[in-house]
Amino acid sequence: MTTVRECVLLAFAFCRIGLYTCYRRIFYGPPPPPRPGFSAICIGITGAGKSKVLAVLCSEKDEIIPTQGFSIKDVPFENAILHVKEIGGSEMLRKYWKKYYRGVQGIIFVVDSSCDEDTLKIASEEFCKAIMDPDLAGLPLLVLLNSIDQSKARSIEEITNAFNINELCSERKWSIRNCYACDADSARSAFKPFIENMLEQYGHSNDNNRL
Ligand SMILES: Nc1nc2c(ncn2[C@@H]2O[C@H](COP(=O)(O)OP(=O)(O)O)[C@@H](O)[C@H]2O)c(=O)[nH]1
Ligand SMILES: [Mg+2]
Repeated sequence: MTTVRECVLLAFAFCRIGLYTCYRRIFYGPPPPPRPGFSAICIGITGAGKSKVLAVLCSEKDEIIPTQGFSIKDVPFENAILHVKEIGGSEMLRKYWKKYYRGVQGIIFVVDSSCDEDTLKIASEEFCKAIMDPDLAGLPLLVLLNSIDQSKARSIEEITNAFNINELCSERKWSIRNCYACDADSARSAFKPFIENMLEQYGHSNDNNRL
């Protein structure tokens, strides 16, 4: 008797799964194609806006708290998924950035475009050190010029020159984009050229992800 009851329940369960699958197909279309996944490191001086940008891209609503050590996020884009490791940017932690470089496929360097001159100088020195590291040689780079909503925000040209990017990055695919981290569309479009560079460099079949 119990066996018949179990069989009926099982049949009901399969029917429900079948009906749900049909419903999804009809109303939401076929499942999205697999997207390639790439690992990237996100660095920059404390307060540049790294956590904020990543949280906005992941649609997280929680309040941003200073990053202790590092954090890892899977950031979904239309045509790829970035597995991003954000490393804290305090003076103490910057010494350890290089320990996280191995195995990374791309670099995201976030700069507060409205920071003071001293902070900008430190940012450009840290940028130079990171970019020259052998583990990061030839990797696609995105420089995110954040906080462009601030009145003291510098232009892309100013930061490109201050960081000497044209000379330092002649051997890699790179892009520099403005970003207002509080706006998801602004943050998302800033990543576009970077994702395209990643797809160009590693192809479309780099690990299969479906988030
Ligand atoms: N006005 C403004 N504030 C920002 C922007 N991006 C980040 N912030 C703020 O700057 C502070 C530091 O940001 P956080 O993401 O923690 O910086 P991190 O240390 O680089 O991770 C936070 O209070 C953010 O809300 C931006 O584009 N505009
Ligand atoms: Mg942070």
